[in-house]
Amino acid sequence: MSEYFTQVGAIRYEGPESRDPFAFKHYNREDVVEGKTMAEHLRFASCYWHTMRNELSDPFGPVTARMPWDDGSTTVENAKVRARVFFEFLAKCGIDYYCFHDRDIAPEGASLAESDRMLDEVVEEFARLQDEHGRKLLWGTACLFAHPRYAHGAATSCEAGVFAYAAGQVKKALEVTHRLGGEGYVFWGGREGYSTLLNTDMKRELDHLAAFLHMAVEHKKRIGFAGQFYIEPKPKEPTKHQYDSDAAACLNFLREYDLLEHFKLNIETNHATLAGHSVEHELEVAAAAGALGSIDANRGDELLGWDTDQFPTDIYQTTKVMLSVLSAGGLAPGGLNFDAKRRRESFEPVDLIHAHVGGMDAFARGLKIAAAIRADGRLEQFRKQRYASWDSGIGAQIESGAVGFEELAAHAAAHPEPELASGRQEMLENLINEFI
Ligand code: XUL
Ligand code: CO
Repeated sequence: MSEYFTQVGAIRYEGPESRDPFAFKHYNREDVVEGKTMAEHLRFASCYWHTMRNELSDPFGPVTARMPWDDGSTTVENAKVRARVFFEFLAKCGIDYYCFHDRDIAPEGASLAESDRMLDEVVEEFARLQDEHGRKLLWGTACLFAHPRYAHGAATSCEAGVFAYAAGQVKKALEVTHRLGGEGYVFWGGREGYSTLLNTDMKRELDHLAAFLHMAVEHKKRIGFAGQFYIEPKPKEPTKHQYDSDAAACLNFLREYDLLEHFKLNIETNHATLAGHSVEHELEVAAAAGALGSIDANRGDELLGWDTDQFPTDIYQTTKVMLSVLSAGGLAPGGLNFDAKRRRESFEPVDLIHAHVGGMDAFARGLKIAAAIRADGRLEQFRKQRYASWDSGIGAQIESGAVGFEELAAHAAAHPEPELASGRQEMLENLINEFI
């Protein structure tokens, strides 16, 4: 099996005392936390676009990534070689799942029909490799943002022919995701937004986006695909304003267009940061609507205002994410997809391993710490106690809808000024630090 990552064998758990950079210090897949194994809780995925296709160029310089297996051609054969490398990588890291865009895994042809043919051929190799290595597809998606035809958007393009082309592409992407037993399908609105309102009919574009998603729901039913549909919020990049700007905006859109029952959200850490939110805020917004689906696990840089897609290594952040995930009852059929890339300076193949192993360990620690905080119970107890006035008396009457303004005004007149308790933020922050 060791064809491409020859310096490393399968990554093993060695425990927190290990100093081996190629060993897990915290991720022990069979360890049981709150009744499930770590692997069942975390459901790690690697993404094909960054791991296999990101050559690490930036606006100031060309590619740096060394990919000795890649001959640089846009042939189906080269695409199949990459796939073999990827599955060896997944198996070595012990990553059970992966995610892809149609155009990451197979080349784009001169026509939709040619692209579909090449995609089918590569997908058969993926199916074989999934079986050989025991790996699974977390979700598939279609790249509706890279090709110049999507310059004005895909489902929100001003050109109806582009909408039709995008529909053809998503139809096929749904079918191959189904063929590979994918557990979900993501819609990230790559260029669904605007650069200037001067040329944009926003209402019409949103109506089109909703129509597109209804057609996708229809096609999903037609082909018998039972995977979960997700929308991935992001506020900007590449457009100045993306319609799916944050979790609340997505939920509002889905409700307005009667789509909410068919979709959950795929929350990406760095997208939350760009929206001016913490990732846990986005997770809580999604969970409150029963729509927490999956996570694109990465991080930004507080000093940089763009989508740096770094690997998650911040234990404080992974702890907060796992607190939200555990209290929402888990992620399945979603998972933790490392939508993350190495820095341009980390150009060796082995850096892919360091990056993923570190991300997995950071989340394993976050999971253990979050479970310990929950087992301790003080945080939850404090939060519950803070709302105790709603458990009986006038609070319970308000919650049950038994009283209106008349009764409440009478209540306020008959009672002394309400007494408030401290929010104790500092004490709670100290409490979290006891466990980190
Ligand atoms: C872009 C992004 C995408 C989606 C899938 O910022 O996150 O890679 O996750 O299209
Ligand atoms: Co993403």
